[in-house]
Amino acid sequence: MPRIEWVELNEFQHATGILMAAEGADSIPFEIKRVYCLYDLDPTARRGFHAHRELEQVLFCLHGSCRVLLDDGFEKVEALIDRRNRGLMISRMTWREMFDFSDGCVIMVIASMHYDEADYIRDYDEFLQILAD
Ligand code: T46
Repeated sequence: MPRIEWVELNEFQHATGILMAAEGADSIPFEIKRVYCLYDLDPTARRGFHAHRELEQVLFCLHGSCRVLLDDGFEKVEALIDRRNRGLMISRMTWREMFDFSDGCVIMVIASMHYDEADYIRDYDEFLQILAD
Protein backbone atom coordinates (compact mmCIF):
# COMPACT_ATOMS: atom_id res chain seq x y z
CA MET A 1 0.00 0.00 0.00
CA PRO A 2 1.38 3.51 -0.78
CA ARG A 3 2.68 5.02 2.43
CA ILE A 4 1.02 8.21 3.67
CA GLU A 5 4.00 10.37 4.50
CA TRP A 6 3.44 13.75 6.16
CA VAL A 7 5.76 16.74 6.17
CA GLU A 8 5.16 18.96 9.21
CA LEU A 9 6.22 22.61 9.17
CA ASN A 10 6.82 24.66 12.31
CA GLU A 11 4.31 27.39 12.99
CA PHE A 12 5.63 30.38 14.90
CA GLN A 13 2.74 31.67 16.99
CA HIS A 14 2.74 35.33 17.88
CA ALA A 15 0.15 37.63 19.43
CA THR A 16 -0.19 39.31 16.02
CA GLY A 17 -0.37 36.17 13.87
CA ILE A 18 1.31 32.96 12.78
CA LEU A 19 4.33 32.48 10.55
CA MET A 20 5.10 29.18 8.85
CA ALA A 21 8.32 28.53 6.92
CA ALA A 22 9.55 25.75 4.62
CA GLU A 23 13.20 25.15 3.74
CA GLY A 24 14.53 23.00 0.92
CA ALA A 25 16.57 19.90 1.83
CA ASP A 26 15.52 20.50 5.42
CA SER A 27 11.86 20.59 6.49
CA ILE A 28 11.08 19.83 2.83
CA PRO A 29 12.97 16.61 1.97
CA PHE A 30 14.34 17.86 -1.38
CA GLU A 31 15.73 21.05 -2.92
CA ILE A 32 12.82 23.33 -3.85
CA LYS A 33 12.62 24.26 -7.55
CA ARG A 34 9.01 25.41 -7.85
CA VAL A 35 5.95 26.44 -5.84
CA TYR A 36 2.47 26.55 -7.33
CA CYS A 37 -1.02 27.00 -5.94
CA LEU A 38 -4.51 25.79 -6.74
CA TYR A 39 -7.55 27.81 -5.64
CA ASP A 40 -11.06 28.75 -6.72
CA LEU A 41 -11.58 25.00 -7.08
CA ASP A 42 -14.86 23.39 -8.10
CA PRO A 43 -15.84 21.30 -5.03
CA THR A 44 -17.30 18.59 -7.30
CA ALA A 45 -14.20 18.34 -9.50
CA ARG A 46 -11.57 15.65 -9.52
CA ARG A 47 -8.10 16.68 -10.72
CA GLY A 48 -4.74 15.12 -11.24
CA PHE A 49 -5.12 11.73 -12.96
CA HIS A 50 -1.41 11.39 -13.59
CA ALA A 51 1.91 10.26 -12.14
CA HIS A 52 5.33 11.82 -12.50
CA ARG A 53 8.45 10.03 -13.71
CA GLU A 54 10.82 11.96 -11.40
CA LEU A 55 8.99 14.81 -9.69
CA GLU A 56 8.63 14.79 -5.91
CA GLN A 57 6.12 17.11 -4.26
CA VAL A 58 4.61 18.11 -0.94
CA LEU A 59 1.00 19.27 -1.04
CA PHE A 60 -0.37 21.60 1.67
CA CYS A 61 -3.92 22.88 2.14
CA LEU A 62 -3.31 26.41 3.39
CA HIS A 63 -7.05 26.92 3.77
CA GLY A 64 -9.81 24.33 3.97
CA SER A 65 -9.29 20.70 3.08
CA CYS A 66 -9.18 18.20 0.26
CA ARG A 67 -8.59 14.50 -0.29
CA VAL A 68 -5.86 12.91 -2.36
CA LEU A 69 -5.87 9.39 -3.74
CA LEU A 70 -2.41 7.85 -4.03
CA ASP A 71 -1.94 4.76 -6.17
CA ASP A 72 1.39 2.92 -6.51
CA GLY A 73 0.02 0.65 -9.24
CA PHE A 74 -0.72 -2.12 -6.75
CA GLU A 75 -2.84 -0.49 -4.07
CA LYS A 76 -4.62 2.77 -3.45
CA VAL A 77 -4.90 4.86 -0.31
CA GLU A 78 -6.75 8.11 0.42
CA ALA A 79 -5.38 10.96 2.51
CA LEU A 80 -7.35 13.85 4.00
CA ILE A 81 -5.34 17.07 3.99
CA ASP A 82 -6.87 19.38 6.55
CA ARG A 83 -4.06 20.95 8.57
CA ARG A 84 -2.32 23.90 6.96
CA ASN A 85 1.11 22.99 8.38
CA ARG A 86 0.94 19.27 7.52
CA GLY A 87 1.74 18.51 3.89
CA LEU A 88 1.32 15.25 2.01
CA MET A 89 4.48 13.91 0.38
CA ILE A 90 3.77 12.64 -3.13
CA SER A 91 6.69 10.60 -4.43
CA ARG A 92 7.66 9.92 -8.02
CA MET A 93 5.77 7.16 -9.85
CA THR A 94 2.64 7.60 -7.75
CA TRP A 95 -0.68 8.08 -9.50
CA ARG A 96 -2.62 10.91 -7.80
CA GLU A 97 -6.15 12.28 -7.89
CA MET A 98 -7.34 15.27 -5.85
CA PHE A 99 -10.98 15.70 -4.90
CA ASP A 100 -13.47 16.76 -2.17
CA PHE A 101 -12.26 20.34 -2.21
CA SER A 102 -13.84 22.30 0.63
CA ASP A 103 -15.23 25.77 0.05
CA GLY A 104 -12.39 28.23 -0.44
CA CYS A 105 -9.77 25.49 -0.39
CA VAL A 106 -6.29 26.84 -1.18
CA ILE A 107 -3.59 24.31 -2.05
CA MET A 108 0.12 25.05 -2.17
CA VAL A 109 2.45 22.53 -3.78
CA ILE A 110 6.21 22.54 -3.25
CA ALA A 111 8.02 20.73 -6.05
CA SER A 112 11.50 19.35 -6.69
CA MET A 113 11.62 20.25 -10.41
CA HIS A 114 10.59 22.98 -12.80
CA TYR A 115 7.43 22.36 -14.79
CA ASP A 116 8.07 19.77 -17.50
CA GLU A 117 5.16 18.17 -19.36
CA ALA A 118 7.50 15.33 -20.43
CA ASP A 119 7.68 14.23 -16.78
CA TYR A 120 3.91 13.56 -16.68
CA ILE A 121 2.38 10.13 -17.27
CA ARG A 122 -1.25 10.95 -18.00
CA ASP A 123 -2.33 7.51 -19.24
CA TYR A 124 -3.02 4.95 -16.49
CA ASP A 125 -2.15 1.91 -18.64
CA GLU A 126 1.17 3.52 -19.57
CA PHE A 127 1.80 4.14 -15.85
CA LEU A 128 1.25 0.42 -15.11
CA GLN A 129 3.43 -0.57 -18.07
CA ILE A 130 6.33 1.63 -16.91
CA LEU A 131 6.10 0.10 -13.42
CA ALA A 132 6.17 -3.42 -14.91
CA ASP A 133 9.19 -2.73 -17.18
C1 T46 B 1 0.25 17.57 -9.57
C2 T46 B 1 -0.99 18.06 -8.94
C3 T46 B 1 -0.98 17.95 -7.44
C4 T46 B 1 1.96 25.06 -15.66
O1 T46 B 1 2.04 25.74 -16.68
N1 T46 B 1 2.94 25.11 -14.72
C5 T46 B 1 2.89 24.38 -13.59
O2 T46 B 1 3.81 24.48 -12.74
C6 T46 B 1 1.78 23.50 -13.38
C7 T46 B 1 1.70 22.64 -12.12
C8 T46 B 1 0.80 23.46 -14.33
N2 T46 B 1 0.88 24.23 -15.44
C9 T46 B 1 -0.22 24.21 -16.41
C10 T46 B 1 -0.39 22.90 -17.18
C11 T46 B 1 -1.88 22.86 -17.45
O3 T46 B 1 -2.16 23.55 -18.64
O4 T46 B 1 -1.44 24.38 -15.70
C12 T46 B 1 -2.49 23.64 -16.29
C13 T46 B 1 -3.19 22.75 -15.28
O5 T46 B 1 -2.30 21.70 -14.89
P1 T46 B 1 -2.82 20.23 -14.54
O6 T46 B 1 -3.99 19.90 -15.38
O7 T46 B 1 -1.64 19.32 -14.59
O8 T46 B 1 -3.30 20.44 -13.02
P2 T46 B 1 -3.66 19.34 -11.93
O9 T46 B 1 -4.33 20.06 -10.83
O10 T46 B 1 -4.35 18.17 -12.51
O11 T46 B 1 -2.21 18.81 -11.42
C14 T46 B 1 -1.34 19.67 -10.72
C15 T46 B 1 0.10 19.47 -11.21
O12 T46 B 1 0.16 19.67 -12.63
C16 T46 B 1 0.63 18.09 -10.91
O13 T46 B 1 2.04 18.05 -11.09
O14 T46 B 1 0.89 16.66 -9.05
O15 T46 B 1 -1.38 19.40 -9.32
